[in-house]
Amino acid sequence: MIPLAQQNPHRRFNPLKREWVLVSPHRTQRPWQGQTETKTAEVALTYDPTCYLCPGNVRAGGVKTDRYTSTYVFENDFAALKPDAPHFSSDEGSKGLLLAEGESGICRVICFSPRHDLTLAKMSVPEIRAVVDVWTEQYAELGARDDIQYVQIFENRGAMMGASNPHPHGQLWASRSIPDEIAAELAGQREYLAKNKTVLLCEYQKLEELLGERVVAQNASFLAVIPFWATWPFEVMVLPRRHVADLQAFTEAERSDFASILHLVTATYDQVFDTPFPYSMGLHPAPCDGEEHPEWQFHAHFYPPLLRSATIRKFMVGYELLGSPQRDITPESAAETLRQASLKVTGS
Ligand code: H2U
Ligand code: ZN
Repeated sequence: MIPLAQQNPHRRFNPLKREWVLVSPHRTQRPWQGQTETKTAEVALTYDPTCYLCPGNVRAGGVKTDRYTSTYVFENDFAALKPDAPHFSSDEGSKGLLLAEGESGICRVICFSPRHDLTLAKMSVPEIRAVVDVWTEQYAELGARDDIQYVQIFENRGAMMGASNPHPHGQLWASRSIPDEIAAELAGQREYLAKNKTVLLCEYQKLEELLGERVVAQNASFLAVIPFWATWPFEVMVLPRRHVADLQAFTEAERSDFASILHLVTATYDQVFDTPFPYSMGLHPAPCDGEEHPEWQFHAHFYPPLLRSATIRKFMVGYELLGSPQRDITPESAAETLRQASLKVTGS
């Protein structure tokens, strides 16, 4: 990082979303007398008779969860999207101000393990590899449908991020339209390819590897970095070393290496404040809209809310809501914290 940026307020550009983030490194010492959160408790039970995701239990809608032994996928009983929703569009008053469109899709819940007490951080790499395989199958199945243009796979981990249950699980929402976050990343990557004739995130990965100061973890196929333009204090992006647009393009080795880097990142997070680290994590494969996507590079985002302890979170309020996102600790110093924490995981 250039020296002037280490001590002084500055803006950084996010080329993926074409947005700016304000960085205020001089502000990290400010006192905190505001809200604190409850520290996330470790889960001890391997089977919880009241958990709707534990094998053999009955869910809220009355359906029974199978007695599964590895991963388990089911249609979300309270799905936000329905496959048979009517497709309509309306523009009341004809001024383009009251636009609405019917939206259809499919929502599923993906259990990572039958064990209630596990998390990605505590699962073995082969167990996470089974999760990567399920994600790949789901992406292939749903992405092949004419009525699906995007398959958003994600995990909300911890009550602070809205997870409804500690049982290790994630979700997928597959939709007829391309969601806004993806549309923004698509536009950013397209613009970069058109201007530079290179793939934005491939170039970015090489640059981060060269500089090293924001690298958190790596293996033969992936690099985990705190993006230069990260908004959340300990935000992480996982980037392939090879140009791969989606999960289906992964080699066998890449699938296992992806499982391994997910394990490393989540286990590292748990070391930072000595607590199960809450986050929202999501995969960003290319849209499955029938178009070619030479601009797109597969990546995964981790958005954890914690700021300076297990109980003090970052709030996206005030200026962040009304002006632009802002952060105090720099991505470089947050990456150093994560690298130190990762030593406790790798033992080296
Ligand atoms: P989250 O923990 O990320 O909220 O995911 C759990 C999902 O599980 C949530 O979307 C669904 C909720 O709708 N669910 C069921 O499908 N069946 C149930 O019996 C309870 C919760
Ligand atoms: Zn359970």
